[in-house]
Amino acid sequence: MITISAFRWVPDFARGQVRDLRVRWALEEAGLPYQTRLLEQGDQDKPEYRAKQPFGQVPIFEEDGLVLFESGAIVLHIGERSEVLLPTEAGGRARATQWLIGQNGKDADAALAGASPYLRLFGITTGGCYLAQQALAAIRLGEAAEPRLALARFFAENFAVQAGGLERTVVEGAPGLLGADAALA
Ligand SMILES: N[C@@H](CCC(=O)N[C@@H](CS)C(=O)NCC(=O)O)C(=O)O
Repeated sequence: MITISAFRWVPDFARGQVRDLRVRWALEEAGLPYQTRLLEQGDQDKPEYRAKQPFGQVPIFEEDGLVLFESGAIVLHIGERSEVLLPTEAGGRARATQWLIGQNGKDADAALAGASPYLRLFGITTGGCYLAQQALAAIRLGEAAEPRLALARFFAENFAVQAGGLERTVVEGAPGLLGADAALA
């Protein structure tokens, strides 16, 4: 079973930005089951963890004795097992990799600004879902929810509305991408 390390707690400003999210997101997209190893404060500095992640950071990926750190490298490794993430066709593979390398050092929100219809659709739907989940979590935890609700509402009204058009472009313009050839036959 794949295990991903993450912090049990992070301050408010970091929620949704911690790099284990990228890896978990890729695993969810690839449909690969995984479990999390939640670190308490200070666990990341213990020798056992530092031996696996020399910089004392999350995430690390562990599976059957293989240990990887660096979210981009981990996502590429996951991509090797999922054509949804990394096409086998050389050109598609190179284009997916260019996006990964181009975006991985940046703020996660920047990933929402993909250049192809598929990346934009992916960003819009998952971004909208993520913002809505944050607002719901704030309500559940009794935190100030209004700013998050306002952001989710803004996103829904200004960006999420593009999803329908993008979906059509993706399905009609890149049939191979979603296996639409077979589905529409
Ligand atoms: N380049 C690394 C960066 C990892 C990273 O910055 N992790 C942060 C959380 S987003 C962390 O663990 N910070 C704790 C620390 O540096 O002590 C990756 O993408 O995996």
